[in-house]
Amino acid sequence: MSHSKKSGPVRVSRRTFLSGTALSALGAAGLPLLTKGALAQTPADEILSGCHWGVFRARTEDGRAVEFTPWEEDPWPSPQLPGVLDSIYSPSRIKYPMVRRAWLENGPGADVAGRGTGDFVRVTWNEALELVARELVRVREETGPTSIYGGSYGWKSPGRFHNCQTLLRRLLKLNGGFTSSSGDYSTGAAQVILPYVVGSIEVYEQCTTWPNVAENTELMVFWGANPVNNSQISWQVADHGFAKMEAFRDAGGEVICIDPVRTETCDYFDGEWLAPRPQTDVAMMLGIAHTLYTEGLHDQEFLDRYTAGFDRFLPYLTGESDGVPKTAEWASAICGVPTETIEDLARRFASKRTMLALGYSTQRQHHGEQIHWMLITLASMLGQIGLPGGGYGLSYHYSSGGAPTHNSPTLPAITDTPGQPPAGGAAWLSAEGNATIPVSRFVETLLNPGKVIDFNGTKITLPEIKLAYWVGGNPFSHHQNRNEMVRAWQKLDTFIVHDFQWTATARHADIVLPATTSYERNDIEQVGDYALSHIVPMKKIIDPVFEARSDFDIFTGIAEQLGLGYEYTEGRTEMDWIRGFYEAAKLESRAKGMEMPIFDVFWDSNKPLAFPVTDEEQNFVRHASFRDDPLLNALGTASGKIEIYSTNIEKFGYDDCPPHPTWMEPIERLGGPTTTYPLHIASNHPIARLHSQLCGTELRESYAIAGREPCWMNPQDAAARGLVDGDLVRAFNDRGQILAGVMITDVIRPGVIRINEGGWYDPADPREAGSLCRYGDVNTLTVGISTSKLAQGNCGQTAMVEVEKFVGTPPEVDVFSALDG
Ligand code: PGD
Ligand code: PGD
Ligand code: 6MO
Repeated sequence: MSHSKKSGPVRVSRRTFLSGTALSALGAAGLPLLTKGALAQTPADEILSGCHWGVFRARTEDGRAVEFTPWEEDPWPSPQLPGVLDSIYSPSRIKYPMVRRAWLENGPGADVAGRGTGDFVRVTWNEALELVARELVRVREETGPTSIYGGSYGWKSPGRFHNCQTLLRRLLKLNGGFTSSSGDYSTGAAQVILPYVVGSIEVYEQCTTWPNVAENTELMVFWGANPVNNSQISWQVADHGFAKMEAFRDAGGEVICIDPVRTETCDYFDGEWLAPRPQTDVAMMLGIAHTLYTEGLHDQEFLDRYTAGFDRFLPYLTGESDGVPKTAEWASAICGVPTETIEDLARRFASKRTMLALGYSTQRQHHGEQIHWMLITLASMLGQIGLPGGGYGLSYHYSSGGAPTHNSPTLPAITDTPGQPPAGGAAWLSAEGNATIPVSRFVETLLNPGKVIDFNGTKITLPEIKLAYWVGGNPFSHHQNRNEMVRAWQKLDTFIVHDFQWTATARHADIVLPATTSYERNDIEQVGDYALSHIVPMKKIIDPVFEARSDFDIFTGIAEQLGLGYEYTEGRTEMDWIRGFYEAAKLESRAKGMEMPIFDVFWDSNKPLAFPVTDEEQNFVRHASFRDDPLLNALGTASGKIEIYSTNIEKFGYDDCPPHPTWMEPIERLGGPTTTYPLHIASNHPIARLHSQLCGTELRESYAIAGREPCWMNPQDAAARGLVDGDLVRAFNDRGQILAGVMITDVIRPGVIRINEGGWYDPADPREAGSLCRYGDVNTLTVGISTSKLAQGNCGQTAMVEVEKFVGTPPEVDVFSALDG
């Protein structure tokens, strides 16, 4: 995640730079980007801002925000916007600085099993800031900076200045250092393996654009990819440029969706639905590849010219190396899709201009490295990579990948090193810190200090962590195997959290500091992670509610306690920073031949500032330059080509990540040889939430069933268990148990249930191991193991369970209440 959502889309590529140079030929004054006429249209009584859900205008009454209206140019406004407004005032809003009573009275490490029981004491801001400063110094002095964990992963709000994670690291660096994390939960496996395969992380890179697809693609395959749901939100401010899919639909393009769920995207295109057993896609792709090869449908010329190592993969495909030919029949026995369908897919893919669009959830699984590698191998065999409308795309479902990139400047951001000039890009792929662990291995680190683990060709010694500081993330939602995690958390002396919602993470903290929402402070951001179509003023809509303070003000207060206030702020206010970022973008923009208005005009305009898009970008084709000249535009791999066999990975000698794409049984799966529980859980990203965000708002009433998180189930599975729509059920396995409300539907295949990630963890008794989660946090049931020694990614999509009707008096859900009055 979030990613270079991060570095991919925001980097100014050589391509963009060149088109910028072309534009500068327009003259020194450049293209004026905002006209007087545009200013006149501004509604005076509404305040413009932006968030993960898009650009919007806010109306206030007596200092209270009363309505958020999507920006009139938003092509596909998110239905979640009312929940965004409600997150300011919902009953789960954090109002005051709070400290866990046992910690306050008996010091760090007191009664750690009592975390989550809700026994907090309200303190003043001065007391809170002093407690945090003293504790940061104590831990650093007693056990060293690496015993402070500042990885703090999560979907903090957008904004170039109030980036709470960068602001945290800025403070921790001033305090002498910390342990950080690398990678993310979104694409942990893919982003590590793809540099070996195609020379870049690829998952956050631009795809062949939707206009190009509309014109050239004959067959679009959404393989575990669901843009209609997932591109509702973006890492920056959403542009909803995925709406440009409409032209492809209107052109009558053929669509196949390969997914255990018949998705909203499948409905949108009225596509063909194929539902393999989850976690078996690599086998299905091998079956298609085998058919292509045996029927001579593969493009040998492409393989020879643009790829390396197909000859070393081939003996595995044909079975020469292991005695198992990866035929369509072999694949069918594993994935459950009929042999003829697999063979037919091979023929259809080869006979049409085909785009393979892969989502991320298929790599958030045990051995998740393999699927992106195998998809690219399949696309290489089809030989359409770099052709208009053909090949593969890895972000069609994410932050509106495929929306054409505009010719805009880089908007700088606050950095985690005071004094360093501001730069664009994101904090967490840089892996800064005195020690760094793969992000999904924090629980493993807490449980096994000193252990040496493999990671991407290196050895990492896990540090001993005493203090964790989290801002802008919800580990008690995003991490797997909750009960193991709760035990591990007891190793911490101190857990500090800033948030604006009483999430399960805040409830398990020792010190909770109330942060402002983006709507209570000023900021600036770009619109569209890929489109970069506008710069939007994110204006303060209302004053901070209750005692909330911005993360910047909180960290400044702590830095002042450390005697480092000036070093932290560099003597600049919120508006000084924002103005500085804008001015730097204005200079870059001038070099590109465009004239941005002066800051005050931009800020007062109450309008997003639009940038132009060139014809070249409208029609961008991924890897076209590589295809045109594979020597001049060689990929960043060892061979400069697409690597179907990686000698670098071979050298690591990992038993769980061989040197070519390989089908390996996951630890558990539907129909797996050693699997005992009968139902696979698809823990998809929610339709009406962003992860756990907005679960505490009124939106919940629109989807909760029996007051709990919904559990989708096929009629066959429901009948076998005597369940009817709306039943309260218990889903359980050896790792944990949760309550959920059943929704019976045939849009999910038999043997699979869907419980979205992000339901708030609500243990009936936080002191009891394995306690029943009353609301429905799916990560109580998922596995905590990593994808492999190569990437050490998370396996949130690996979980098998049983479901039964809940009998007895249902316990009341308690997690949505405030713990500060
Ligand atoms: P969010 O609910 O977005 O989840 O996990 P992540 O931790 O990102 O949490 C963000 C928190 O930050 C919220 O509590 C919000 O209130 C807070 N916040 C927002 N803005 C600010 C701010 O300005 N300041 C402060 N202090 N707080 C702020 C998401 C993660 O979950 C991701 S990205 C993925 S891809 C994974 N997906 C799955 C999955 O598919 N399946 C399972 N089983 N598990 C997953 N976990 C991962
Ligand atoms: P998911 O919804 O988890 O999204 O993007 P990602 O692609 O990971 O899964 C996409 C599809 O994969 C689902 O339809 C699911 O049924 C299918 N699927 C699951 N397992 C398998 C399998 O084994 N095989 C096949 N073929 N399909 C499978 C996540 C992306 O979405 C990320 S990383 C983030 S951080 C954002 N999160 C949200 C969010 O929380 N809420 C919304 N509305 N939108 C988001 N967009 C982003
Ligand atoms: Mo993610």
